[in-house]
Amino acid sequence: MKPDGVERGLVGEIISRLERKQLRIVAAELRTIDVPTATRHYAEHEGKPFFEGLVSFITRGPAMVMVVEGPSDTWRVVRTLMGTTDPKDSPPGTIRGDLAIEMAQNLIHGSDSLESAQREIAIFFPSLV
Ligand code: FUP
Repeated sequence: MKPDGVERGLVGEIISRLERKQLRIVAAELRTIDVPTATRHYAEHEGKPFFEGLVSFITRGPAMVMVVEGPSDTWRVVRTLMGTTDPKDSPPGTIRGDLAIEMAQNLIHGSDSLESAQREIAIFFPSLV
């Protein structure tokens, strides 16, 4: 959950949506992400016009960093609950569709493949790997 979600008091709402889907929280920490970690996490976007804004947004205050577990394809389940990157296109019923309006403040990140989930868990919770 990105800093805008914490600032807006949506931590409970968003965790609740994940739990109601029957995903289980296996790690969670309220943590201010530092710039080197954010840069590593978003390495695929380095050099793009929105990169600097993205890093300063994601590091501006505490994020709720979490690992959730489900029976299978959990990254895909979470992506479906999240909705699309741009909240304007995200359907009602999704986290971004219901609760966000701007792409630069879209509340939540979710790994987009098994490989990215493994890579991102290693960045944020190395002790779990
Ligand atoms: P997502 O996987 O849906 O979080 O989206 P991406 O990994 O493609 O992008 C990461 C974040 O960069 C998005 F959440 C929002 C931001 N972004 C922009 O601000 N502008 C863009 O054109 C694309 C992404």
